[in-house]
Amino acid sequence: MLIQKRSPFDLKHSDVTPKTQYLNRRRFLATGAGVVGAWATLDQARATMKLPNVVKSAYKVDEKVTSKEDITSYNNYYEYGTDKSEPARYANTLQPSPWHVQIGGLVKTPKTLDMDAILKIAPLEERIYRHRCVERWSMVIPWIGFSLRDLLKQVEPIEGKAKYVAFQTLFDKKQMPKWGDAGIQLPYVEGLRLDEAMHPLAMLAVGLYGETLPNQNGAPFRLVMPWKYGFKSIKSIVKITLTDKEPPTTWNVTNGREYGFYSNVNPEVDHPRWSQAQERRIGELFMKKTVKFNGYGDQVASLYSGMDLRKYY
Ligand SMILES: Nc1nc2c(c(=O)[nH]1)N[C@H]1C(S)=C(S)[C@@H](COP(=O)(O)O)O[C@H]1N2
Ligand SMILES: [Mo]
Repeated sequence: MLIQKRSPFDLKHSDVTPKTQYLNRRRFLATGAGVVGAWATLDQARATMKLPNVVKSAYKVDEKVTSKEDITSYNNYYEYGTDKSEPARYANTLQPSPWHVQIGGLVKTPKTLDMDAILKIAPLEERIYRHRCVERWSMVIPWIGFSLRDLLKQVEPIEGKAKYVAFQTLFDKKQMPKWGDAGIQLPYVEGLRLDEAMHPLAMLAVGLYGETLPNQNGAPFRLVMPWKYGFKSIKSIVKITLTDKEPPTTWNVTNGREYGFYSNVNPEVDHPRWSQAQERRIGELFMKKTVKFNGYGDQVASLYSGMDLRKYY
């Protein structure tokens, strides 16, 4: 038999093999025998594989990284339920393979890419970013991926015409049987101004903690915008469109008074129902001060110079 040695990038997303993590075992043991269904559910939902040749990026914060257990069991993914524990339980019905993303709109070279093509766009980097949810909790997450701009350059946005980037999450009622509980407009859509999208910190993540993304974290790939509230970091992307107008965003359409298009982390601008001055870092006891632009101000504040951030919230 001829055994071919594969290059790391030949690694197919379809090679994902279920991997049992100690967490599952512990949960299983804790809930006792006889929960065979739940066991299978957890196991499938957590099928991930190691990503090879990941280089450490200089984009890393010097703060304690949140545990993998917390990152993968305390989630927001409303298509799979609105309780933090539900995505880890129910996102096993998401099928991240095969996957295609359509990239088009105001571009010179529209493309449809599968995951193998996505994984080849740029060298995979581990970046340790802060994550701040608009609900006042935060984490520090070791993502794996590359700059969004590396993907955008491949499709060549039409200069002078393309001004925004719109993103869309998969919406498949069969894969999302709890979609009706979401209470937000679906499919989940998000958007960025083109210069925000071209900022090197704007990231497409294909993994975390050294492995492919668990379904509940937005498999097979998602956006990560570390200086914006978490809801901008749209999961399980199937469509990316360059536009000349500000695209609609799910939370703004659902409740425009509370959620704006920009949604930069800003302790000076309160949410209508709560203060944004502080946050709870998951795994820590005391609240801590929220920093403007989530601490990335040195790098991103210039994108918003001259803008009234109370108006453009
Ligand atoms: N499609 C989709 N993307 C989504 C969400 C969602 O409900 N659906 N929730 C957002 C919110 S509010 C947050 S805080 C982050 C949570 O990402 P995590 O579960 O990986 O921490 O995903 C964002 N992306
Ligand atoms: Mo969030």
